[in-house]
Amino acid sequence: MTIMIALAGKPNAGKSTFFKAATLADVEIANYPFTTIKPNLGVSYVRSRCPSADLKIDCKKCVNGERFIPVELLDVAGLVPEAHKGKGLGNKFLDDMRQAQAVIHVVDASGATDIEGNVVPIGSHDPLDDIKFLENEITMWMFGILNNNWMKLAKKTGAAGGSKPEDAVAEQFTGLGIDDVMTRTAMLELGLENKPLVNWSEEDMVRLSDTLRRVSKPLVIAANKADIAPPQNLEKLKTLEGQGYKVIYCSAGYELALRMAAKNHLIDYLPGDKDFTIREPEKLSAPQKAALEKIREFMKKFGGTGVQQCTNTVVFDLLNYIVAYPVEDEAHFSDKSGNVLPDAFLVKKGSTPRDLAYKVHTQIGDSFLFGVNARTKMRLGEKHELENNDIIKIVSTK
Ligand SMILES: Nc1nc2c(ncn2[C@@H]2O[C@H](COP(=O)(O)OP(=O)(O)OP(=O)(O)O)[C@@H](O)[C@H]2O)c(=O)[nH]1
Ligand SMILES: [Mg+2]
Repeated sequence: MTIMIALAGKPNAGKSTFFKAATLADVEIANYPFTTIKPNLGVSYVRSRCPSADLKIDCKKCVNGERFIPVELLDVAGLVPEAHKGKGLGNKFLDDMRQAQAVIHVVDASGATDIEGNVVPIGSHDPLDDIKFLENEITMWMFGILNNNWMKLAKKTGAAGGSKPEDAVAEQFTGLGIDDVMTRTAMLELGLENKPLVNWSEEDMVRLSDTLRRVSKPLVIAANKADIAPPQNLEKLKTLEGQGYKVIYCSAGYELALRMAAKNHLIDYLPGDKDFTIREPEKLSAPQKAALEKIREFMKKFGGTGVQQCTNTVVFDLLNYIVAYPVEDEAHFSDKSGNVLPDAFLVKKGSTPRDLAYKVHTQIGDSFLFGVNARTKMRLGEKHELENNDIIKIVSTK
């Protein structure tokens, strides 16, 4: 299953710009057939250091030793206050969110748009107000799902032989990636584990929805439009890190400009690079050069445009994925035809060689015998936990 990340935020925050930038891939970096899944569902990539760089082997799947591994990105309609009651395109947005494993909350850090996305003078809207509002909308939408036929459900759990409360609650949230372990943990955390469901107040249900939102839809804050944001706004947003948020300064606008310039062979730039080089300066007009130098200045200050960093942070830090490389020929780190490191798979931290085998193919998983660390040629135990950039030969009966 491919990882799906949703871009959320109020109108005009820059979601579509982020989406366009993040899904615009040079043929060279995207070693995958070009696919537009749906107008608002695109392929983006996480960037990861390819093992070939350290092993000093020639790999055709990476660029400058960097590997780009696909994930799905969903651009959604802007969310306005009361969206969970159907205001704006609220319900459509929230339904789209169902399948997402995580969220990039695109915030207009410049404060140039009000809570509904209307344009206002730069710095006149406090971007901190956007954080709580968006989370509240998602929570209240989840509360609506939980509340649906609640009494009927609550009574069922009370009866002899009825289902367990955590199972019943998880069932309400089917399709949102919430299981009974999450619901049980949340109920314990909130002290609701012994309270019969029929006695739950609306507040109890909202609190549970809020906790489940945090675990099932973790988010990073993309402090977007940082290129025009007043410094005090950026600092303010950064203080959220004290509350456990991840805040990344970014300019989707700049990233889009760079990717288009790279696609047109004007510059050399890989998404996530901290700088770029101009290929043929004489081919650029003075305004083009000036625009690029402005972008360069921004990148120097912030360590890049921030767009790639958002996706990487979601996948590697929030969702805890690592990259693993299955191979058939461990001597050459390749498949049977000699293609070096043919596939890179995103697997959850804690995955075993067998889990990787299942990622490759169900049949390979079913006929799995053991894994071999291709670097050391050592056979790996059943419970061995894969590490980032492991190269694994899968031995199976098939
Ligand atoms: N300066 C600056 N402007 C940006 C940036 N990203 C987006 N914008 C501008 O912000 C405006 C809104 O951008 P969109 O990407 O359409 O915003 P959206 O969140 O998709 O808006 P809705 O689809 O209405 O919800 C456009 O004028 C963009 O050019 C950025 O990083 N810097
Ligand atoms: Mg949009």
